Amino acid sequence: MNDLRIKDLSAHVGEEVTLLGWVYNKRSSGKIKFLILRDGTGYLQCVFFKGNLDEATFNEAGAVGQESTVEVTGAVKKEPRAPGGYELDAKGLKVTHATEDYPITPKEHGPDFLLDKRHLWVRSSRQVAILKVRHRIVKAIRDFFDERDFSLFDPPILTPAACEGTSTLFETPYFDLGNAYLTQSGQLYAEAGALALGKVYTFGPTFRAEKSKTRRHLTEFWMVEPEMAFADLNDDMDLAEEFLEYVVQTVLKDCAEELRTLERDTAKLKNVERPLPRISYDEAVEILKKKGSDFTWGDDFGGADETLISEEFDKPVMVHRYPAAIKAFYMKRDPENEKLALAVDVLAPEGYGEIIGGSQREDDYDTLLGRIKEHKLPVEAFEWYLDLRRYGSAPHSGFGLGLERTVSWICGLDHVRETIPFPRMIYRNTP
Ligand code: NSS
Repeated sequence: MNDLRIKDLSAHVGEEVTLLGWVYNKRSSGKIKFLILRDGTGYLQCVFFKGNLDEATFNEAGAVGQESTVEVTGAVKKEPRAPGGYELDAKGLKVTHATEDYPITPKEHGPDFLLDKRHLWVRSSRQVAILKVRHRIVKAIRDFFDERDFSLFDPPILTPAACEGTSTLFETPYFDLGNAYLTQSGQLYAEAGALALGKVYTFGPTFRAEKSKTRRHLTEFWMVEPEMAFADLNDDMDLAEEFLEYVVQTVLKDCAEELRTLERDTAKLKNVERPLPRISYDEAVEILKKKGSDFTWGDDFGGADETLISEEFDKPVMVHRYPAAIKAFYMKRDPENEKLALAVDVLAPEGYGEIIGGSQREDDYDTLLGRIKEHKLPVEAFEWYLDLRRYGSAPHSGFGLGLERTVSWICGLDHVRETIPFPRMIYRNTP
């Protein structure tokens, strides 16, 4: 197998090599034809000089279609002006699969066209850069928790009941047992994990049958959810800020080239260092009022409110202690004010909105049972969850970070649809 890749060429300067890949782009100027080869690890300018080649090869380099599969042979040269810093003085070209009329050309295409052709769109340099950043973020997330004694604890995807409210559930028939639901969050299971293993995290796909058609919403998205026993809301916020710092700084260090491709202004990301500002919901409402908003205390923040609040800060801001009425049933109330939940949302800067939602969980059996009833949830389906408060209950806290919103923010994108290989939205479940 020829496993020489474009990213490894710096060790082969002066050598003759053969590379396998696809024609990304090409241009010609008289006696020279330039072919940009891509192989998933980088881009390489292959230079075909008429004087150095037989006529058939020279002509083929001019005729080969975009996205044809090729083998190119030639000598590696250092060339600071070429993309990637190296160039191939091409001697041979073998077209192993000729492509004609590739639908995505360097001209502008509309988003619907590109989404219809998503299986091909993922080959574009911008999409490759985004998906590499996504990959690096996923690894940073796992490294962060693995290095801090959190165990990966995989929750089920088919579940018997709602976690984040009943209005956004995808339902599916489940044999003789009635209906099952696609999970909205692994949290309730992570709580069982935390009381078993101390510190756990879940990381997988989650589903929301939300009718929201915004640049922040997908119906299928990935969430990472750490959960810790013997931890309160402050411990939860400490973890969240250390985590965000780690993820952002790792991407800055390891994905400089991708961020350049995406023309991301990295100055704003460099600010993501501890401590992150912590403000209460009340203080956030004050900010909105000061800015002339007619927001009423007790409402949940919309996207525009989140942007107004986060504009006050040059890094992510943690907003804690929300009105309990707008939060999930499982959140513990603030002992200093029963109207408030010990919740925290982290709002990303630059208008990216909420990327983390978390809380301290209600750990008292009677109180939790009361909440389940108040929220008109089926007590029977939550018997196992109540067991966690019957046997060895302990204060515990955690949060969920949405992967796609995080990728969108770090890459500086306009819409989450580009952050996942095959986005699922209200109006799209193909390809
Ligand atoms: O609904 S959350 O705010 N919180 C939970 O699901 C808790 N059970 C997490 C926990 O405490 N373990 O969702 C968490 C994050 C939220 O901040 C977003 O970043 C992301 O999940 N999220 C989404 N991303 C993309 N699309 C949609 N529809 C979406 N909904 C939430």
